[in-house]
Amino acid sequence: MADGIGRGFLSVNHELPAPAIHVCKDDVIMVDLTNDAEGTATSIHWHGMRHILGTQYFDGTPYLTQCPIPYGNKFRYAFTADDEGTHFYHSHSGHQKANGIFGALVVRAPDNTNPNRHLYDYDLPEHIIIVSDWMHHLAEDDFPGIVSRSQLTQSILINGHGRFFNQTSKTYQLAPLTIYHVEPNKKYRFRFINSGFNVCPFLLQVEHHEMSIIATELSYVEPFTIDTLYSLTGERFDFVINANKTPGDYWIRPQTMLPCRIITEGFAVLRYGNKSGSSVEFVDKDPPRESKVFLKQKIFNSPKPKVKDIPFLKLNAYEYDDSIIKGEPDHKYYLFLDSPTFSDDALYSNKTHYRMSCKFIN
Ligand SMILES: [Cu+2]
Repeated sequence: MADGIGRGFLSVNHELPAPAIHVCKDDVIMVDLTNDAEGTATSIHWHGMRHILGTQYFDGTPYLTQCPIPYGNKFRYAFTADDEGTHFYHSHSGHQKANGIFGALVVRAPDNTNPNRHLYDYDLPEHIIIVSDWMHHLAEDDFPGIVSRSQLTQSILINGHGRFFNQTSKTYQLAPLTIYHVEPNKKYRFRFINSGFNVCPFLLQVEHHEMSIIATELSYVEPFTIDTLYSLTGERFDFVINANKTPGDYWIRPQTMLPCRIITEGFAVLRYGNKSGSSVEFVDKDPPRESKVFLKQKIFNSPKPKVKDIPFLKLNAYEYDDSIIKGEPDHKYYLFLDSPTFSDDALYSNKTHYRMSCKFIN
């Protein structure tokens, strides 16, 4: 049910999100994929894997690095987990990622290679925050031809759970939420994955708690502390939360930001104590609406940075290749990127495409 509203979706092993994969650096990841989704072809992209040992044909881009896997067929992915870090995997075919095919992929390495290991007590497999936007229909319904600059996010899910907020009745749909358990006065490494499909950035906050960023994507970074994290789809950030507040429940809240006109929010709970409690639960109280209780004084990657904010350029890796940063390129290529808005006339005038549905005006 995801956000309390029923819909059909695509899944891996009947799970949303897809099962998390945890491995050690240099392990071989072998995944046998059977496409049971009638009428589809599929492929999986292992986001963050560089395939440096020559396994680029497992990168999952259909028609580029592999033929898509037709319905009823099997395909084996096999590659080495070369890069430590928080990664994820998702379908790279059609709109299947928006329809539910995404999951975490975590590669761990020995503590003695981690310059930030002393900053936390625990790095638990259940402390993954995989955030995705969600609609109440299959993403294909909006094509061919989008009626707006983007598809409309209706909910945000954290590890596949959220509560739909009805903008008309101003009520939440009752649905269970993800619970993250922590012990008082311990420090925890959380692994945040932005698995959104829309163009809107997510803004992440944890009620009354700061986040110390210690790693992003493939690299550890010199740690810095923020209370608000902006991120775009595909990005991953690892941060430490110090559970040093009064024991209780605290909201973890991602929001969509501009250019999405309607702000959509997702919720999970950071819960002190009760270590063996369930990781998914109905929570009695309603989440706060655009609450003022969340700190917003130290924002990472804010589009309009203020004095205390941390811009992306302040992020310092422990190791980097000076020759790449300061080197002179042999060639420069300028790519022009835009999100053009097509009128109905432009899309349908040649009578070879017909609109299937038109549900939302963003
Ligand atoms: Cu990706």
